[in-house]
Amino acid sequence: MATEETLVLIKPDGVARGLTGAILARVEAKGYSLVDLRLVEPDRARLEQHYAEHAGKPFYEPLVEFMMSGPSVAIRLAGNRVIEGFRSLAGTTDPTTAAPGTIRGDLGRDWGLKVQQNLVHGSDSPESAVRELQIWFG
Ligand code: DAT
Ligand code: MG
Repeated sequence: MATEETLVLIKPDGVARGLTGAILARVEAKGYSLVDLRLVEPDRARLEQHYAEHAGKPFYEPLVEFMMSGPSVAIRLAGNRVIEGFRSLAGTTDPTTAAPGTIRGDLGRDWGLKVQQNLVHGSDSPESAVRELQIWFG
């Protein structure tokens, strides 16, 4: 079986806070492989594709706006069970309550009810990974 791949994003808050290196260090220390990596300033159309499952939710518009607020780092990451493994490294969605030891738990917090500022994105299934890697890497 081919090695699994996932899409990881270091979101605008992570890049702006200078945490790109710290986050990459955790991913590399875990033993996953960087296959491709780029700094991206996504337009609205790309973000609407990426977050299509959340269209219509109350946090959707602020989320898209936040994701357009500055560059993100997009990473094609590979390794056995990397999809669930990266989500485990990332921690749960709300950075205030994400477990210590995780990226969100150690490095994130609320900055005024902004759950969307949780530093990273990771694909949540093999289907999402294929879809999202196409959106960000073509
Ligand atoms: P995850 O990023 O943990 O997979 P998700 O797919 O449910 O979480 O949501 C996508 C992003 O939307 C998430 O990283 C942050 C934002 N978000 C989710 N729930 C939210 C909420 N209740 N309020 C504000 N932002 C939210
Ligand atoms: Mg998600």
